[in-house]
Amino acid sequence: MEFTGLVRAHSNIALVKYWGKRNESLILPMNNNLSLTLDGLYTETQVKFSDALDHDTFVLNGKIQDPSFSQKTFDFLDLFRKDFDFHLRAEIKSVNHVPTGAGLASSASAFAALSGAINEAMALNLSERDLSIYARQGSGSASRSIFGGFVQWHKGEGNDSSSSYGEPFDDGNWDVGMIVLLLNRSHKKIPSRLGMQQVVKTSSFYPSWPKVAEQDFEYMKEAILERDVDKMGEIAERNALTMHATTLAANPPFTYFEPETLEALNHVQDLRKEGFSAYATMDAGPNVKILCRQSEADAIISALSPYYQEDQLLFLKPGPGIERIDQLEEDYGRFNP
Ligand code: 2P0
Repeated sequence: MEFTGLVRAHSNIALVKYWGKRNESLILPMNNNLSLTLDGLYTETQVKFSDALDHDTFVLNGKIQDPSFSQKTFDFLDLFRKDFDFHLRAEIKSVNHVPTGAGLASSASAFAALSGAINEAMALNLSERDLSIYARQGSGSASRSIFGGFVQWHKGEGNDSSSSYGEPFDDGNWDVGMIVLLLNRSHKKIPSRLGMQQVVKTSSFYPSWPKVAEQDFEYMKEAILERDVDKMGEIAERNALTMHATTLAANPPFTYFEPETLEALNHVQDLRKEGFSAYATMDAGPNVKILCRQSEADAIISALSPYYQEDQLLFLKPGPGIERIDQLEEDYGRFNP
C-alpha cells in the first residue's frame, strides 16, 4: 500500500509582520498580518506514505536530514495521522528553491508544500482554508503560502485554532514586485521562533507592537486596493523597522541586522531620492527585500549593480498559491550548492 502526493508552494514576504504568538503550541499570532507570495522562491515536496516503511524519513535537497532537524516535520505528520486516524510512516523528499535559514521564510513554503502533499497523498480533500490552518501549525507564516498574491493571515479568536487562517486579499496581478537582496546566506544566529519568544517575554517595546501592527494592517489593505506602491512601501518599511526595534529592547538585546543590512537601507533611501518607488523590509535575518514597481525593477537593479553582484539581486513577481506538480525538480544547486 503506497500513497504519494507532490506539491509546490511559494515563499512569502510579510508587508505587515507576524511577530509574537499568543499560543505557542497552536501557533496563534498576536496580530493580523499580511504578505506577498513570490514567484521565484519555492519548495517542492513529495510525500510517500507506505506500509512498507517503519519510520519517517526526511530528505532535503538530496540529503537525508538528522532526527533533530526532522523532528518538527515528523511532529507535523503526526497532526494529520491523529486527526485522520492513520498510522502509515512517510518518506518526505523536499527540494528548496529558497536560501535556507537566511530570513527568506523557507519554512513558510516548506510547511505549505508539505500540507498540500499530505492532503494529496491521503486524498483528504481539505479546503485551502483548512490546509492553511494545518500549515500554520507547522510554521506560522506557512498559513499564508497556501495562497498566491497578497494574503492576509487572520489572527483569529482566543484559542480557537479554526479561526486563524490565511486568506487571499488581492491577486497582485499588477505593477508590483520585490527585489530580494541576498546579502548573507549563512544561517541566522537566532531562529525566528526563539527571537519572537524572547521579544514577547522581555522587550519593553513589545507591548506597543500589536496596536501598531493592527493599524498598519488596516492601512496596508487600503493601500493595496488603491494600488499605491508608495503608500504600501511606507507602511511596510515602518512596520519592519518597528518589528526590528523590539529586538533591540529585548533582554538580552539582539538584532538580525548585519552591517550589510544598514548599507542596503541607505541604498534604498538613495533610490527614493532618485525618484524610484523603493521600500525595504527585513525579516528574521540580515537580507533586505525591496518592494517596488515591476516597471521600475530593471532600472533599480541597474542602480544597485555597482554595489552588488548580479546573483545577489533577485527580482520576483507576485506568485501563485500551492499547486500540484508531476515530478520534483532536482536542480537544488541554485541556492544551496
Ligand atoms: C513574518 N516572520 O511575518 C515574520 C516576520 C519573521 C519575521 O513569520 O515560529 O518561521 O514557525 O511560526 O513562521 C518567521 O516565522 O515562525 C516569520 P514560527 P515562522 O514573515
